[in-house]
Amino acid sequence: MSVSAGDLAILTALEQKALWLSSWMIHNANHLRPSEDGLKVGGHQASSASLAAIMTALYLRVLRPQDRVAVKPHASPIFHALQYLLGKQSLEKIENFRGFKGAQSYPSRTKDADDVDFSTGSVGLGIAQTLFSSLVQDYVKAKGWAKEWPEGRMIALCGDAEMDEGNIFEALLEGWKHGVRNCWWIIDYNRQSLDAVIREGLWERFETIFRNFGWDVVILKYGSLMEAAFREPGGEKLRDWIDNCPNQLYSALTYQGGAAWRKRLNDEIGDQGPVSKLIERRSDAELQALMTNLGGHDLPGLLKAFEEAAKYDCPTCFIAYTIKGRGLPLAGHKDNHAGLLTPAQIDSVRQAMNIRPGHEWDRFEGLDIPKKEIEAFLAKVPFVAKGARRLSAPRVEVPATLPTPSPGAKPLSTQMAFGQILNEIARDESDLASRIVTTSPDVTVSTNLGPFINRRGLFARASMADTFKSERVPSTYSWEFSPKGQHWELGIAESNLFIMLSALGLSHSIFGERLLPIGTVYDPFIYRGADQLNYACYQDARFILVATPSGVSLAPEGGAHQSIGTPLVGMAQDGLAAFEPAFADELSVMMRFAFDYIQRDGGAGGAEPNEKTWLRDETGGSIYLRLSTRAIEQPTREMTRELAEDVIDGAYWLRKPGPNAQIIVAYQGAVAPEAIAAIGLMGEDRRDVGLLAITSADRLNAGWTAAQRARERGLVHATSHIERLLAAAPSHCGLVTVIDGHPATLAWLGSVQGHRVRALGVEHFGQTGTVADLYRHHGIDAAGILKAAETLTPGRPIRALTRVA
Ligand SMILES: Cc1ncc(C[n+]2csc(CCOP(=O)(O)OP(=O)(O)O)c2C)c(N)n1
Ligand SMILES: [Mg+2]
Repeated sequence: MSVSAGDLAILTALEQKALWLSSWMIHNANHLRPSEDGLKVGGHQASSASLAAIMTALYLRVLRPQDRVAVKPHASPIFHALQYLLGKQSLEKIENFRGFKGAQSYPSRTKDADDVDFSTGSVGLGIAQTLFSSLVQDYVKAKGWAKEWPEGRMIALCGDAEMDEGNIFEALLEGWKHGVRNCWWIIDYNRQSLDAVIREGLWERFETIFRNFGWDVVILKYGSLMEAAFREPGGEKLRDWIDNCPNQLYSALTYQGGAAWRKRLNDEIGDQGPVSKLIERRSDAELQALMTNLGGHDLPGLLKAFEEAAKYDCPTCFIAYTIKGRGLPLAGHKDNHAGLLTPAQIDSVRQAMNIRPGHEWDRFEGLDIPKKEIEAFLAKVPFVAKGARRLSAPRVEVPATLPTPSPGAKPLSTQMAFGQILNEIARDESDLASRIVTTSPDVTVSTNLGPFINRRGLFARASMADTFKSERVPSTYSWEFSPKGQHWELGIAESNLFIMLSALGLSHSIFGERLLPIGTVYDPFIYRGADQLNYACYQDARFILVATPSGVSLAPEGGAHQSIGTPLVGMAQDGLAAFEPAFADELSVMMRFAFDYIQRDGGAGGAEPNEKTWLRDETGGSIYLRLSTRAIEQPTREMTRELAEDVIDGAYWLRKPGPNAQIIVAYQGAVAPEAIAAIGLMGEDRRDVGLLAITSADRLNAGWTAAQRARERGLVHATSHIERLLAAAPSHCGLVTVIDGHPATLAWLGSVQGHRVRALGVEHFGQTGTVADLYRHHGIDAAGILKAAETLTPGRPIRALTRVA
């Protein structure tokens, strides 16, 4: 399907049009739209121009509806311009580029109205996302799902400096292990970053790395003008000169233009016979066109390369030489990253493109090809052939209750309970069981996914038997890989876990098949992938994150593995509802909620808040369960509907305070036994004490904030769950909060009804010991709670303190 001359002319015209629109969008945002603060919003003009030809080739010719793209964040203007040309973006949005509710500065799945497949912004993450999405596609296809939706290619448009991000290489290694295919990474090799010009010879490092990981590498260095010139007498000399030209010099000469090229070339190779004629034959403008005609700007060459690569499913890296700012007066200048065209410069570009003042946004203005021909061309662009590319999938039914491990005689940890609940689910041939997909960065067994995997197996496109099993070596776990398996085994890199969750959690939208992803990780290592987690949430991927062990409760496991701040991460992370159960029956309720919640889609952002909790639960989101390895005694109780609701809303009274209560102890998570013990011990000396079990500081806090906001807006009766609960406590009573985590997680509870508060928790980490040692050390044992209670409230000393201290 080589391109006809007519189509090439149209593509060339549209590339110029997209370049113009992207420049005008930025100019408009900076110079024409009234801005209250006079703030310039930076450019991205140069970064966009760099990709103009590549993206024109892709969006207007090469891409099929099933192909999915992560666009380099700062190529957002050119992306929106192309979508506008395709009729997928409104004038209103691009006129308001970077404005409130306008087209976004970085392509966003959730905030943009046009066809964004993967959000980008934090460089490097979108690239890895395409790799993991390719793996997820293989998973979905291996299950025999997504029959109607053809296999697509996952494509990343990467900046060359963006390739410095380590997460890309972590992904590359993981992709190799799983035989990634249908994945293209196109590196915009403009040899400029934000600050500077990049090192010489970087492409060679890239080439070797990619080939080592089994990728095909296609280097697009010279455009067709260059290739033709190289065939002229003296052309070889010119090629040598280009090949040896340092990046900085190439950029500087590009910025200076034809006369500067001529002078430099003449100085260096002008006395060498035919090559000086080659240079002489060209005007300054022609020389500039020739010298900047790199592979990444050459539509015929790009189309040919993409067409060839499309014949195979091998992962392919294209190193496309480009010029940052190509076609604009700031091309090649090392400071052009945030550079803006001056009004005079934009005017000169406008004139060069034959655009009349007042017609800047017109799609076909200034093009010398009849509008009808262009419209006919655009109507046939394969990318838009199927209309909407954002898919959806039906809900997977979630039963009213999930199995709950029976309290029994033995103490149980929430981590053990997690394994048992999943194991029970895995017994059934239910939809729920078959849509669950688990993944873990080399902590599968130690986070208790083992029982699930014994039943459901590991996933691989090709089956691989467990040799230990065939050799009859006894082992607790069966480690068999097959296309039927439901667990993705990942290497230790936590970054990959979160991006994998991001990819699995978008399957309904990208492939039209619902998955219920569960990823497990050691709680402290959330920080290792915190930006990736944020990224996954930002693009509204849906998953359940199970983090265990957590806190200092992991005790002898090691001080370095203790987590302090993660409950605060859980509270602060947008799009993630965090829970921390103490007991197995609570976890069962939370997991049921989680399977349902991650499937909800009550109109992103538009859903009404729940009148009881003030949470916007209809919108749904992802879930974080902070679990523990600490085995504790389980309550024998009936999980009534009311109790289950309270667990989900974030708190319930384990012991309701009496009318004269002097103290309330509020705890979250594994410190429950200490809180219970303390309450029992202080009973003799403090009246009517209450014990508040908190299951989600995150949801309680969010509901409280929302209810306050609602009241400020005039809804005087708005009351959140925690306000209702704490209304039962007299205002003079003191509140001791306790958590195996940072005390700030619960310290805010004092502000809800104006109770004095002493917040206990962990502020320093690293010391190994038994649970008892560490709880005592951090003052979160029963004695610590008693001391806090005694100091906080008037009355006689708490006598039991002498017994436990
Ligand atoms: C994680 C992260 N760090 C820093 C930035 C700020 N930043 C945006 S673009 C950029 C450099 C881009 O250079 P390159 O990838 O070569 O793209 P180009 O602009 O040359 O197209 C940087 C540092 C970011 N967006 N994300
Ligand atoms: Mg660059």
